[in-house]
Amino acid sequence: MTRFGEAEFARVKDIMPAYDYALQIMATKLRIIYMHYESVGDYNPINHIQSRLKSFESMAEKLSRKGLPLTAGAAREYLDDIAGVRVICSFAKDIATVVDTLERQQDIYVVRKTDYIESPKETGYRSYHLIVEVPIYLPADRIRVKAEVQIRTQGMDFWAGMEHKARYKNEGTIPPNLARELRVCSERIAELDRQMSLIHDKIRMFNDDENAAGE
Ligand code: 0O2
Repeated sequence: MTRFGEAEFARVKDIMPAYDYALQIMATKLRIIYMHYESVGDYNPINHIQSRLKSFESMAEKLSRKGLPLTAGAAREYLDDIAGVRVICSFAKDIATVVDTLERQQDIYVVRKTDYIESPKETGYRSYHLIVEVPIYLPADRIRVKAEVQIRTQGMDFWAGMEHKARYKNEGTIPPNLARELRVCSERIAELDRQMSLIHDKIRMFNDDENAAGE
Protein backbone atom coordinates (compact mmCIF):
# COMPACT_ATOMS: atom_id res chain seq x y z
CA MET A 1 0.00 0.00 0.00
CA THR A 2 1.30 3.49 -0.92
CA ARG A 3 1.67 5.79 2.09
CA PHE A 4 2.91 9.29 2.91
CA GLY A 5 6.23 9.47 4.75
CA GLU A 6 6.00 10.35 8.46
CA ALA A 7 6.84 14.08 8.20
CA GLU A 8 4.65 14.60 5.15
CA PHE A 9 1.78 12.68 6.77
CA ALA A 10 1.71 15.29 9.57
CA ARG A 11 1.50 18.07 6.93
CA VAL A 12 -1.30 16.27 5.07
CA LYS A 13 -3.20 15.93 8.36
CA ASP A 14 -2.84 19.71 8.81
CA ILE A 15 -4.51 20.55 5.49
CA MET A 16 -7.52 18.26 6.07
CA PRO A 17 -9.66 20.56 8.28
CA ALA A 18 -9.97 23.11 5.44
CA TYR A 19 -11.31 20.35 3.13
CA ASP A 20 -13.72 19.30 5.84
CA TYR A 21 -15.09 22.87 6.02
CA ALA A 22 -15.53 22.96 2.22
CA LEU A 23 -17.26 19.58 2.37
CA GLN A 24 -19.69 20.78 5.06
CA ILE A 25 -20.54 23.90 3.03
CA MET A 26 -21.15 22.01 -0.23
CA ALA A 27 -23.14 19.24 1.48
CA THR A 28 -25.27 21.86 3.27
CA LYS A 29 -25.90 23.78 0.04
CA LEU A 30 -27.10 20.59 -1.63
CA ARG A 31 -29.18 19.52 1.39
CA ILE A 32 -30.92 22.92 1.30
CA ILE A 33 -31.82 22.39 -2.37
CA TYR A 34 -33.12 18.92 -1.46
CA MET A 35 -35.13 20.29 1.48
CA HIS A 36 -36.55 23.10 -0.65
CA TYR A 37 -38.01 20.67 -3.20
CA GLU A 38 -39.40 18.56 -0.34
CA SER A 39 -41.02 21.57 1.35
CA VAL A 40 -42.73 22.91 -1.78
CA GLY A 41 -43.97 19.38 -2.41
CA ASP A 42 -42.70 19.56 -5.96
CA TYR A 43 -40.86 16.79 -7.77
CA ASN A 44 -37.39 16.47 -6.18
CA PRO A 45 -34.53 16.13 -8.72
CA ILE A 46 -32.26 14.94 -5.88
CA ASN A 47 -32.74 11.41 -4.64
CA HIS A 48 -29.99 11.51 -2.02
CA ILE A 49 -26.61 13.05 -1.18
CA GLN A 50 -23.39 11.47 0.07
CA SER A 51 -20.16 13.11 1.12
CA ARG A 52 -16.71 11.97 2.15
CA LEU A 53 -13.18 13.17 2.77
CA LYS A 54 -10.65 11.23 0.71
CA SER A 55 -8.66 8.79 2.85
CA PHE A 56 -4.91 9.27 3.27
CA GLU A 57 -4.28 5.95 1.50
CA SER A 58 -6.42 6.98 -1.48
CA MET A 59 -4.67 10.39 -1.68
CA ALA A 60 -1.22 8.77 -1.62
CA GLU A 61 -2.29 6.14 -4.16
CA LYS A 62 -3.68 8.78 -6.55
CA LEU A 63 -0.55 10.97 -6.33
CA SER A 64 1.61 7.94 -6.99
CA ARG A 65 -0.63 6.85 -9.93
CA LYS A 66 -0.19 10.31 -11.45
CA GLY A 67 3.60 10.19 -10.91
CA LEU A 68 3.45 13.10 -8.44
CA PRO A 69 5.45 13.51 -5.21
CA LEU A 70 3.80 12.22 -2.06
CA THR A 71 3.59 15.63 -0.41
CA ALA A 72 0.89 17.82 1.13
CA GLY A 73 1.75 20.51 -1.44
CA ALA A 74 1.14 18.14 -4.37
CA ALA A 75 -2.08 16.92 -2.77
CA ARG A 76 -3.33 20.50 -2.42
CA GLU A 77 -2.30 21.45 -5.94
CA TYR A 78 -3.28 18.35 -7.92
CA LEU A 79 -6.00 16.48 -6.03
CA ASP A 80 -9.33 18.15 -6.70
CA ASP A 81 -11.42 15.52 -4.92
CA ILE A 82 -10.08 15.53 -1.36
CA ALA A 83 -13.50 16.92 -0.44
CA GLY A 84 -16.13 15.02 -2.43
CA VAL A 85 -19.90 15.28 -2.53
CA ARG A 86 -22.04 12.93 -4.59
CA VAL A 87 -25.56 13.81 -5.68
CA ILE A 88 -27.72 10.90 -6.78
CA CYS A 89 -30.64 11.77 -9.04
CA SER A 90 -33.51 9.59 -10.21
CA PHE A 91 -33.35 10.62 -13.86
CA ALA A 92 -30.60 11.81 -16.22
CA LYS A 93 -32.49 15.06 -16.94
CA ASP A 94 -32.31 15.94 -13.19
CA ILE A 95 -28.53 16.19 -13.46
CA ALA A 96 -28.74 19.38 -15.57
CA THR A 97 -31.14 20.88 -12.99
CA VAL A 98 -28.66 20.27 -10.16
CA VAL A 99 -25.69 21.57 -12.21
CA ASP A 100 -27.63 24.70 -13.17
CA THR A 101 -28.71 25.34 -9.57
CA LEU A 102 -25.12 25.11 -8.33
CA GLU A 103 -23.75 27.25 -11.17
CA ARG A 104 -26.14 30.04 -10.22
CA GLN A 105 -24.78 30.18 -6.65
CA GLN A 106 -22.60 33.26 -6.60
CA ASP A 107 -20.52 32.35 -3.56
CA ILE A 108 -18.85 29.33 -5.14
CA TYR A 109 -16.64 29.30 -8.21
CA VAL A 110 -16.87 26.59 -10.83
CA VAL A 111 -13.30 25.72 -11.81
CA ARG A 112 -14.03 22.81 -14.17
CA LYS A 113 -16.94 20.82 -15.55
CA THR A 114 -16.51 17.33 -16.98
CA ASP A 115 -19.44 15.64 -18.64
CA TYR A 116 -18.76 11.91 -18.54
CA ILE A 117 -22.40 11.35 -19.56
CA GLU A 118 -22.06 13.06 -22.94
CA SER A 119 -18.59 11.47 -23.26
CA PRO A 120 -18.35 8.37 -21.03
CA LYS A 121 -14.91 7.14 -19.98
CA GLU A 122 -13.31 4.18 -21.73
CA THR A 123 -14.34 2.04 -18.73
CA GLY A 124 -18.03 2.93 -19.26
CA TYR A 125 -18.03 5.38 -16.32
CA ARG A 126 -20.81 7.97 -16.55
CA SER A 127 -21.26 10.92 -14.25
CA TYR A 128 -21.16 14.73 -14.33
CA HIS A 129 -18.27 16.25 -12.38
CA LEU A 130 -18.04 19.81 -11.13
CA ILE A 131 -14.87 21.05 -9.49
CA VAL A 132 -15.70 24.09 -7.39
CA GLU A 133 -13.78 26.46 -5.17
CA VAL A 134 -15.47 27.29 -1.90
CA PRO A 135 -14.52 30.43 0.03
CA ILE A 136 -13.98 29.75 3.73
CA TYR A 137 -13.97 32.56 6.27
CA LEU A 138 -11.56 31.86 9.13
CA PRO A 139 -11.06 34.27 12.07
CA ALA A 140 -8.10 36.01 10.44
CA ASP A 141 -8.19 34.70 6.92
CA ARG A 142 -10.28 33.95 3.84
CA ILE A 143 -9.19 30.91 1.89
CA ARG A 144 -10.53 29.10 -1.18
CA VAL A 145 -10.75 25.33 -1.05
CA LYS A 146 -11.52 22.92 -3.90
CA ALA A 147 -14.27 20.32 -3.77
CA GLU A 148 -15.58 17.84 -6.30
CA VAL A 149 -19.30 17.32 -6.87
CA GLN A 150 -20.19 14.12 -8.72
CA ILE A 151 -23.75 14.10 -10.06
CA ARG A 152 -25.21 10.89 -11.47
CA THR A 153 -28.35 8.77 -11.68
CA GLN A 154 -29.06 5.83 -9.37
CA GLY A 155 -28.25 3.52 -12.28
CA MET A 156 -24.89 5.20 -12.96
CA ASP A 157 -24.14 5.03 -9.23
CA PHE A 158 -24.94 1.32 -9.09
CA TRP A 159 -22.57 0.76 -12.01
CA ALA A 160 -19.75 2.90 -10.54
CA GLY A 161 -20.01 1.05 -7.21
CA MET A 162 -19.72 -2.34 -8.92
CA GLU A 163 -16.85 -1.26 -11.12
CA HIS A 164 -15.00 0.30 -8.19
CA LYS A 165 -15.43 -2.96 -6.22
CA ALA A 166 -14.17 -5.02 -9.18
CA ARG A 167 -11.13 -2.74 -9.54
CA TYR A 168 -10.40 -2.77 -5.79
CA LYS A 169 -10.69 -6.57 -5.58
CA ASN A 170 -8.26 -6.93 -8.50
CA GLU A 171 -5.70 -4.43 -7.21
CA GLY A 172 -6.50 -1.69 -9.70
CA THR A 173 -6.96 -3.74 -12.86
CA ILE A 174 -10.03 -5.48 -14.19
CA PRO A 175 -9.72 -8.65 -16.33
CA PRO A 176 -10.60 -7.85 -20.00
CA ASN A 177 -13.75 -10.03 -20.03
CA LEU A 178 -15.14 -8.36 -16.95
CA ALA A 179 -14.22 -4.91 -18.30
CA ARG A 180 -16.14 -5.71 -21.52
CA GLU A 181 -19.18 -6.88 -19.53
CA LEU A 182 -19.08 -3.71 -17.47
CA ARG A 183 -18.99 -1.56 -20.64
CA VAL A 184 -22.07 -3.40 -21.97
CA CYS A 185 -23.85 -2.89 -18.64
CA SER A 186 -23.00 0.81 -18.73
CA GLU A 187 -24.72 1.09 -22.17
CA ARG A 188 -27.74 -0.82 -20.88
CA ILE A 189 -28.02 1.38 -17.83
CA ALA A 190 -27.90 4.49 -20.06
CA GLU A 191 -30.71 3.02 -22.18
CA LEU A 192 -32.70 2.15 -19.05
CA ASP A 193 -32.19 5.71 -17.76
CA ARG A 194 -33.61 7.04 -21.05
CA GLN A 195 -36.64 4.73 -20.91
CA MET A 196 -37.40 5.47 -17.26
CA SER A 197 -37.18 9.19 -18.00
CA LEU A 198 -39.70 8.86 -20.85
CA ILE A 199 -42.06 6.85 -18.62
CA HIS A 200 -41.73 9.50 -15.92
CA ASP A 201 -42.67 12.24 -18.44
CA LYS A 202 -45.71 10.22 -19.50
CA ILE A 203 -46.82 9.71 -15.89
CA ARG A 204 -46.54 13.46 -15.24
CA MET A 205 -48.51 14.30 -18.40
CA PHE A 206 -51.17 11.77 -17.43
CA ASN A 207 -51.43 13.25 -13.92
CA ASP A 208 -51.63 16.81 -15.32
CA ASP A 209 -54.48 15.75 -17.67
CA GLU A 210 -56.33 14.08 -14.76
CA ASN A 211 -55.97 17.23 -12.63
CA ALA A 212 -57.13 19.51 -15.48
CA ALA A 213 -60.16 17.28 -16.06
CA GLY A 214 -61.06 17.46 -12.36
CA GLU A 215 -61.02 21.31 -12.25
P1 0O2 B 1 -12.15 7.27 -5.54
O1 0O2 B 1 -11.62 6.06 -4.84
O2 0O2 B 1 -13.58 7.12 -5.95
O3 0O2 B 1 -11.92 8.54 -4.79
P2 0O2 B 1 -8.12 10.34 -12.47
O4 0O2 B 1 -8.82 10.16 -13.79
O5 0O2 B 1 -8.82 9.64 -11.32
O6 0O2 B 1 -6.67 10.03 -12.55
P3 0O2 B 1 -9.11 13.04 -11.92
O7 0O2 B 1 -8.47 14.19 -12.58
O8 0O2 B 1 -9.44 13.23 -10.47
O9 0O2 B 1 -8.10 11.86 -12.12
O10 0O2 B 1 -10.35 12.74 -12.72
P4 0O2 B 1 -11.65 11.94 -12.87
O11 0O2 B 1 -11.44 10.99 -13.95
O12 0O2 B 1 -12.70 12.98 -13.04
O13 0O2 B 1 -11.87 11.06 -11.54
C1 0O2 B 1 -12.33 11.56 -10.35
C2 0O2 B 1 -13.17 10.53 -9.64
O14 0O2 B 1 -14.25 10.09 -10.50
C3 0O2 B 1 -12.47 9.23 -9.27
O15 0O2 B 1 -11.74 9.40 -8.09
C4 0O2 B 1 -13.67 8.30 -9.09
O16 0O2 B 1 -14.38 8.58 -7.89
C5 0O2 B 1 -14.54 8.72 -10.26
N1 0O2 B 1 -14.19 7.94 -11.44
C6 0O2 B 1 -13.53 8.35 -12.54
N2 0O2 B 1 -13.40 7.37 -13.43
C7 0O2 B 1 -13.98 6.27 -12.91
C8 0O2 B 1 -14.18 4.92 -13.38
O17 0O2 B 1 -13.78 4.54 -14.47
N3 0O2 B 1 -14.84 4.08 -12.52
C9 0O2 B 1 -15.31 4.46 -11.31
N4 0O2 B 1 -15.96 3.56 -10.56
N5 0O2 B 1 -15.14 5.74 -10.84
C10 0O2 B 1 -14.49 6.62 -11.63
P5 0O2 B 1 -10.59 8.38 -7.69
O18 0O2 B 1 -9.66 9.09 -6.81
O19 0O2 B 1 -9.99 7.76 -8.91
O20 0O2 B 1 -11.31 7.26 -6.89
